[in-house]
Amino acid sequence: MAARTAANDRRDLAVIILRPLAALALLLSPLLTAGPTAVAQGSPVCEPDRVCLYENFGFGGQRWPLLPETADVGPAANDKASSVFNNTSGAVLLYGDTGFQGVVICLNPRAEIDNLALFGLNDTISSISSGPAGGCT
Ligand SMILES: [Ca+2]
Repeated sequence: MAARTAANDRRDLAVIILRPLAALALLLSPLLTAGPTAVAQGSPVCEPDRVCLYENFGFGGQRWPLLPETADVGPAANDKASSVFNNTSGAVLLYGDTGFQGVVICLNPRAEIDNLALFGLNDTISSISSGPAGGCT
């Protein structure tokens, strides 16, 4: 496995930056390595069929469980999320701006990102939509 980076070490995750910064495509090996944070085995706490945004890295702090179609995450959660868990059966797109605008990342079903700063998206997420039916590519 060549040229590993800290981002590549994230587990159970397949994410691609769709636009505009491009060139940051990450495919991660499921469960090959534990993350650097002390995340317990299993999934973060999140209601069924919701996309949960978390105030802190590692799924801590305030939790915001949201539907996978949310044009505006609301004033409490806007630009606050530092980690995210997609606890739905479909891929979702996370946007930097409200109304499904701005920087986008794709998150596969049941995938998580425990540090959005690795993707340049700390304290940025503002809206969420359903992703590709076939999952993130
Ligand atoms: Ca934003």
